[in-house]
Amino acid sequence: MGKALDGVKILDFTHVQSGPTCTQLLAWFGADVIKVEKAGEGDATRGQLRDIDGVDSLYFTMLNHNKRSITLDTKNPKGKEVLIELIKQCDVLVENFAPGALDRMGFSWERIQQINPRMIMASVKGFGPGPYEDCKVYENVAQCAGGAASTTGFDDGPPLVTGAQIGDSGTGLHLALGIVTALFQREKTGRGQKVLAAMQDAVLNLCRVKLRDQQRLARRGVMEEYPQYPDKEFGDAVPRAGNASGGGQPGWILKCKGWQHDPNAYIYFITQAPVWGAICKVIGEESWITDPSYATPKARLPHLKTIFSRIEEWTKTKTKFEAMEILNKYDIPCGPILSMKEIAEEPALRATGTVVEVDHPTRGKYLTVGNPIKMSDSETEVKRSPLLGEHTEEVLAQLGYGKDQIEELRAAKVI
Ligand code: CAO
Repeated sequence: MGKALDGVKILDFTHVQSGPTCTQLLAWFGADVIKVEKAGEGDATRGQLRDIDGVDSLYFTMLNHNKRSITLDTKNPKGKEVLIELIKQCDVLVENFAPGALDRMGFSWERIQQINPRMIMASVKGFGPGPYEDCKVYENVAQCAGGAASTTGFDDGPPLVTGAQIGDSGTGLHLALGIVTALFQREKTGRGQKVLAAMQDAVLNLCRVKLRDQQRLARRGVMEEYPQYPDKEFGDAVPRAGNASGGGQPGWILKCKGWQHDPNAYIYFITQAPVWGAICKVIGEESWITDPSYATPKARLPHLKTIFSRIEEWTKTKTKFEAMEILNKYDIPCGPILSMKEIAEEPALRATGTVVEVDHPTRGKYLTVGNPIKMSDSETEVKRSPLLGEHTEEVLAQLGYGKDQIEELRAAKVI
């Protein structure tokens, strides 16, 4: 069976995490992704956080599946010639260099358009136009500047970053959508275009509900579903909400049996209005079904702490999985706090290809996260990441370079 992006050629100038997330997704959908790396060095992540000496790190392998790798010194005039050929033959150039790096290399957007007017040039940058546009940016900088850190954590603690890589992988996802949309538009116009996903913007997009809350706070002065209500003062900016649900159905993380020794013996419990009666029956507080202080969602808001601590008395008597089984019978929305160990061992995630075991020539077998987007006519087959420069000769031959020319480039250390 063919793949959705069969025939699409991607010139992959990405490194670290944000850009590689994007091009890995495109590769999983069938695009031919040619990763261009500095000769002798490669993507810096090949050597970062290594668990086996001399072997490509998991950081690299888990972000670069299904790609081909070529080494090329794109600052060398002969290397620039190769790059021009690649630009002519590819549909999309994806990059996440520091601001201005591509221009300094001699490949401005204007130049790229001259070489190939159908080319789509897609970039991740830390910031869009404005005071910080020239800054280099990593994950946590974006989380801080995009509103995630100021709204994450507990009221009495400092701002907190989240383990979910919303700045890097989150921006890569946004960029991938921009690229396929630009490819779709090119079908009609015949022209390429520039696509930009700024990390601050992507994080803010994922924090949209907090900008919603900023405006609710400005109008009303309080937010009744936040843990600050009703005992504490609200300031003029959205406060950190601990584990409160971001939506209209109050929720919290509650201890389960074994919490004293297992840091993940917890459950997320949502007191969804339609199942309030069922919740009261399960925890043995049937009087709350009709008690005017608890009977309606609005009446419950000032009592959320009492309600959750009563529910917790019940969850503490069950393991998180026992609680799930009971609550699911009543359609009460809840979720176990799963450790990475539990996720790695979960058979259902293996069965769907969300967690995949991959074999690598120098590292051996390792686990990775497969394509989270499942398509019935474009199945994903996760293939190991390329070794540095593994496909240099193959790609150059496809560009029309003969054996002698390739040898000359190698001797001059251009590849
Ligand atoms: N041949 C020759 N030179 C190459 C090359 C190649 N194949 N590939 C890259 N280079 C050069 C670049 O042209 C650049 O040279 P100049 O500084 O002379 O212009 C140089 O290598 C370094 O590139 P860089 O500045 O992008 O890399 P860095 O390690 O210093 O910074 C990062 C890394 C991520 C902070 C920066 O790239 C950045 O801000 N990117 C945009 C935001 C982003 O994606 N951040 C998320 C990264 S994931 O956490």
